[in-house]
Amino acid sequence: MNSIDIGQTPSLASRGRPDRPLTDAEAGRLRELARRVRRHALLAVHRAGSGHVGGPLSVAEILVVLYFHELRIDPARPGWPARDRLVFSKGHAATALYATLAERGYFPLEELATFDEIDSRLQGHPDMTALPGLDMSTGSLGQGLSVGVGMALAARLLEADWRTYVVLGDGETQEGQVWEASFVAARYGLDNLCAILDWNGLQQYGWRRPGGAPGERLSPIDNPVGRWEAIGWRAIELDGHDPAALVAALAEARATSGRPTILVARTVKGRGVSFMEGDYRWHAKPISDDDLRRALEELG
Ligand SMILES: Cc1ncc(C[n+]2csc(CCOP(=O)(O)OP(=O)(O)O)c2C)c(N)n1
Repeated sequence: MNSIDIGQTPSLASRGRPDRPLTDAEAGRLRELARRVRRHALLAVHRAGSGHVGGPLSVAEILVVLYFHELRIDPARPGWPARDRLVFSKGHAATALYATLAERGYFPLEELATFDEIDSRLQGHPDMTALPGLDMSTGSLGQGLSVGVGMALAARLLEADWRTYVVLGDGETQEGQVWEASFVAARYGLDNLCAILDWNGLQQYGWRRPGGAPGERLSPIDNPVGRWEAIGWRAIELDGHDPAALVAALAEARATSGRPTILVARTVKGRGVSFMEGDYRWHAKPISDDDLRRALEELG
């Protein structure tokens, strides 16, 4: 028996969704949500006159699949103790997280227009003390996996069945703390922990690719699958913009016992807007009226 009542509700305690491939209609709905998230993110940065651009666009499907398909959550009860935990470790991509939370019903969509205002709950980086629905304040890169390991260990100690998910940037994994946490997770065989690497191949600046285009840079990390497997994780490489592939890999992660899983999700930084795609210079910068108009036209 748990010594602490974590308030599991029988009807919600099991995920209750069949582990089957997504139907075309379900996949289409998730794609549409990702499109909306991208639009919200760009509008927020345009309005605020600052913020990150490429990273929110690359992580849209990952967030939508997590919040609309995978996570056991209840937006009406953000503090529900038995909820799955999500640590959005690449916190600079906050606009995509806020847009997903608003679409999921955590707060009104209109609030997205307050992004980065002085008294807003939606700061440039996510603040769990201000906004319900966040399991961790993030923004200082490299720390999220350590927190996720703690949450996964806590579930084990409490004999609770919540799962913990951590979304990482590939540039972020240049932080040594990520690898310290990965060793601990493997050491304790944390199969209730799942990381998702947004492997978009770019970071803030990076190293020039010899002979490459001006916006091109070398990938922050090579062979992530091999690296994580060598440490003892299960690593699944997939197309991070394909909702069906994400859903299938998350189900595989849930079915894996004895070790943590990482989804190595191949993505495109700036995804969805041709002049932002694959260009590190769109990591973070103000969006002009003209850029916004062209971007929204492309997104539809
Ligand atoms: C510890 C720390 N160092 C530096 C930064 C500044 N910073 C914000 S985003 C970023 C690049 C992150 O790259 P990546 O993780 O690949 O993110 P993505 O490309 O998905 O936006 C940096 C260096 C930070 N937020 N935290």
